[in-house]
Amino acid sequence: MSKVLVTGGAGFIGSNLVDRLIEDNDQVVVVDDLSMGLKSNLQTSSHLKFYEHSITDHEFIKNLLMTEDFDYIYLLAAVASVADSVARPYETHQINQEANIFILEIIRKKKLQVKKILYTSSAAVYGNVQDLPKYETSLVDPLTPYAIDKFATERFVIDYGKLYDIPTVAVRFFNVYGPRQNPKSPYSGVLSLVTQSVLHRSTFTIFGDGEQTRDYVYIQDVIQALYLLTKESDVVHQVFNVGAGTHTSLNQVIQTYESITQRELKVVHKKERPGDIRNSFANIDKLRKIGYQPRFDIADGLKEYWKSF
Ligand code: UD2
Repeated sequence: MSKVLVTGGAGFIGSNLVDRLIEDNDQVVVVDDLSMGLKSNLQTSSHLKFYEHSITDHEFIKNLLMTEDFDYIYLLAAVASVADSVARPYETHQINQEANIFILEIIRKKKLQVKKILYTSSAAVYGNVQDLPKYETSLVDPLTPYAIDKFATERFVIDYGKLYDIPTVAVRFFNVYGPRQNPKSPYSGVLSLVTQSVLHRSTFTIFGDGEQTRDYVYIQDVIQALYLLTKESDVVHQVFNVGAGTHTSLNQVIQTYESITQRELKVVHKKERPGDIRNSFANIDKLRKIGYQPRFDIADGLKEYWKSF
């Protein structure tokens, strides 16, 4: 049984991770200010302690780290919306970068012994550079406060680890989808929006021709990757792409969904979203080398997702 801290544990990815940790009998502490996450995403369990708190509260974070003896720390708390980071660059920076560095700093100063700290970055760091697939060594071009903070923090986490001998690792998520992805915001992941439209038989808007592709990776594959990266003690001070390693167009997604659900989706086309990238997909060889095998292709993932409603 391990003691695990998940910041942002009430969010989409965090809460799915928490479920898996509890299933494995771990003792889990979640810190989430519920700005994006939902309390209802969390199960009630004697294995779970929940703090509705911002990670930017230094006193709180310091006390927490000093009183609990965490084996593993997953840093998922973030302002996850790019648009929000553009509207509030300074505040999002406090959350997406500064608060995470503060956690590292406490661990360094107090010489806390952790088995692994995992930081969650994003494919957004690659920006608009078009050569595909994206390797971890590909050129980065972070274009928004969100992407800049993600990239800078990922470097901090890795280099802090190297400099002060703290076992850290970072991941770059591609387009994660699955149960509990919140479809409420217009900036929600497209698959949660498509799902809502199929569910409510409402019209779905495709921006552009629908031929844009993404590396859609199902949440359970993401959990598999997070597990491998934390449990493999030799894997430190590196960054890993987390994707399915394939790319699918929006039109293909819709066709696949229609055949799974036997429902026809009404669509309208609008102009391409400004700044949208055309294609994106991950090279996941590095992750495969430590044993990762995506188990859900887009059809399997959508089937599972659909079953959750
Ligand atoms: C993702 C992230 C974004 C940023 C970017 C970096 C999400 C929600 N977005 O954007 O924050 O990190 O990666 O590369 O995680 N689309 C429609 N109709 C809709 C919504 C979307 O056609 O109602 C299109 C959209 O124009 C895009 C594609 O679907 O071409 C995927 O959109 P997305 O927002 O899910 O993901 P992405 O990769 O553009």
